[in-house]
Amino acid sequence: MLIDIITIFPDYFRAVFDYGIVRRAAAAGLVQIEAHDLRGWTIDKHRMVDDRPFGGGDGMVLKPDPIFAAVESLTGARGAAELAGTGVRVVLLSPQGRVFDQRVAEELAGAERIVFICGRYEGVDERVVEMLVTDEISIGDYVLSGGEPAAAVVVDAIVRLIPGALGSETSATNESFSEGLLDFPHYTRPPEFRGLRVPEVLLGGNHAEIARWRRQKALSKTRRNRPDLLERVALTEAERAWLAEEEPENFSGE
Ligand code: 9D3
Repeated sequence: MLIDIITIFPDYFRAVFDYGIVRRAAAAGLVQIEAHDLRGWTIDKHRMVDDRPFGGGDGMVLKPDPIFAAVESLTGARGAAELAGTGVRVVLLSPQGRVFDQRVAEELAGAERIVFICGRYEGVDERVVEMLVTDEISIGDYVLSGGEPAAAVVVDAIVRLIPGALGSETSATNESFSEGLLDFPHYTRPPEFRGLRVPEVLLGGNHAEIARWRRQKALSKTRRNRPDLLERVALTEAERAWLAEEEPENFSGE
């Protein structure tokens, strides 16, 4: 997979992708990530990437011409029509996008090539959205100062889904959000830390009992922190009964 990032802060990404799974995937040749300075595609002597909004208002807007030049020179395609045939995804990070989640990550992970455009200032000229962008994505309902941290999040989530990126010991499909529930609590040594005991069930070897305990903890944590997820998950009759019985006041950590 080839990932290009168009940004006015290319250095932001140097450190971000230099760690962990993303670094390993790049070293293994599974992905190549290139951050490009949008100013490199300006042609005026002040290298202007932004301008004042037509119709008035606060803030500046990213100009269309350097962004079109960047995407077209990186992909070799001219405009949306030509781009459409190539299978290249052009992703704009913007507060107006559809909200990113694991399903969107899985969809994008299937692409051979993705170009990310990081929004800045008040926004990006809408002709970019209409004629160049295949996916407008937000990472959630909070205000960032630009698309760069959002691009870092989206790239991280995608790269770990590339076959081979996680190594042989772990599978990306066996993870928290794919199950529809939050993860169960984890403990490691020592069995007692500052008087706090690891739950007894985990110290014994009863694997059926451990599996049941973990499922119940996942259910109660999901109900407490993400009730929206619980509505969409298929529960057994026994799980329903157990949840109905459990008193919210008895949640650990309450
Ligand atoms: C919708 C907010 N805008 C009107 C008041 C102002 C504005 C806020 C933040 C305009 C641009 C930005 C910069 N944010 C992003 O570029 C961005 C973002 C975000 O702020 N939150 C979640 N996901 C994303 S992806 C890109």
